[in-house]
Amino acid sequence: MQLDKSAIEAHNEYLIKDHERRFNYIAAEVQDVEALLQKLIDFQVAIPSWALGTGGTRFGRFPGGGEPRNLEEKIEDIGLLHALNNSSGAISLHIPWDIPENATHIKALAAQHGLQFDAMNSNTFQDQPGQAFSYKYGSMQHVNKAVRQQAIDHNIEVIKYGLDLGSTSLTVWLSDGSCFPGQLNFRNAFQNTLESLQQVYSALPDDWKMFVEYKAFEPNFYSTTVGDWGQSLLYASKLGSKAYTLVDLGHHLPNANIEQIVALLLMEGKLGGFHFNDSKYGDDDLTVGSIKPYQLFLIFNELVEGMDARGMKHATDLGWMIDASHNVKDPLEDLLQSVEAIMITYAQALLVDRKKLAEAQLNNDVVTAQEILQQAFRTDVRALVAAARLRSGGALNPLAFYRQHDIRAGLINRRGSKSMATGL
Ligand code: AOS
Ligand code: ZN
Ligand code: ZN
Ligand code: ZN
Repeated sequence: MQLDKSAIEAHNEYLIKDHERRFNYIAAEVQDVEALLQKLIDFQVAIPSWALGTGGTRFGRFPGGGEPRNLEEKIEDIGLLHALNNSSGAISLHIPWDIPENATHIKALAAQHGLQFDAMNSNTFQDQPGQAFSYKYGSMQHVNKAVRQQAIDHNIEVIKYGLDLGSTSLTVWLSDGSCFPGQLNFRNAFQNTLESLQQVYSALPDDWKMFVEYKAFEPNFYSTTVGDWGQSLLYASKLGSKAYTLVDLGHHLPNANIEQIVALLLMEGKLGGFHFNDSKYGDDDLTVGSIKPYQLFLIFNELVEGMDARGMKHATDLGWMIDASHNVKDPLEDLLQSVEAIMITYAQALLVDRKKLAEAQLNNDVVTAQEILQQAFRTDVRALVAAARLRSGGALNPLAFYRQHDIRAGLINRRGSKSMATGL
């Protein structure tokens, strides 16, 4: 299903007057509005293939119908999102859930929708049918070398799939850890994991990055072998210059200062990218910006400041990915909301008066520093984000368009009300 461009034009025409009024108001407040709009246009967020269906908890799953049944349909769904917002021009695949049987065909299909392949994700947290060894007691940390080798081989296979599709990064998230004290020797688990990652790293093409994702807990509840940014940074530093830390916003202990972690990883040149989501308690994987929008803003504030200080290109020098799960919402609506939240927050962070902030910091003027940040955070930038979308051919209000055109009903018609996507 491809969206009809003329339907988007009609939608925009209907909303243009209101939009222009709001845009003119905010544009007059911004210093270089053209430069800001271009940054917004360039910024793309990758959609994870596993977030297109209804997620669930161990208590149940309530699919809403019309979920993508295969990789082609997942690409089609992301194509829909991208046609509406022009900011989701990439897909992050998960092996073995998305094995591309015919890479040339899959690549062409993605290109048809204007999509690139972002980081490839490996999976050594589940046992697959026919697999020789179980990951019940870990994968790369495992006491049995044969299990570790199986996990290494799988990751190398994922790199190969990625190469065929034009991806240039591998995200390794390990559920390895322990459930009870005494279950494993921490140092041995670390060393085994490091050695396994080194094997994968040595198979990494020169122009690839490896993202080492950390997570405080779940599914292991006593220890996790890549449990926090310190441990991830240790691995990434020992591995080499192609290895980086990946920050998933839901993977910290409560109240962690994520923006400070981001600032320091950037300073060390070791920040690889993000899994955006939001949470109240743990790895809740809720819609980006739905619970703690100010935290998200403070993270983007550090990103803009730190990337500019290092001369990095916002759009391309880090991996921007969503990692979410939808239990009660239509996944596509949720993803539209998440991307919008990211774009809004990025725009707000671009508005921060960096010169004045630096001055306030030098003068220990705490009040002014806070005012400067909150001034940007409290600015309604939605018309700027919409203007960027309009310029690149998207819809002024993607969510409204999605609903008015009853896109979910169309998907259910074509795929059935019981179709279920693979994912978490
Ligand atoms: C797990 O908690 C991590 O967030 C992973 O990044 C991700 O959810 C998983 O790899 C999806 O398959
Ligand atoms: Zn994640
Ligand atoms: Zn997670
Ligand atoms: Zn998560």
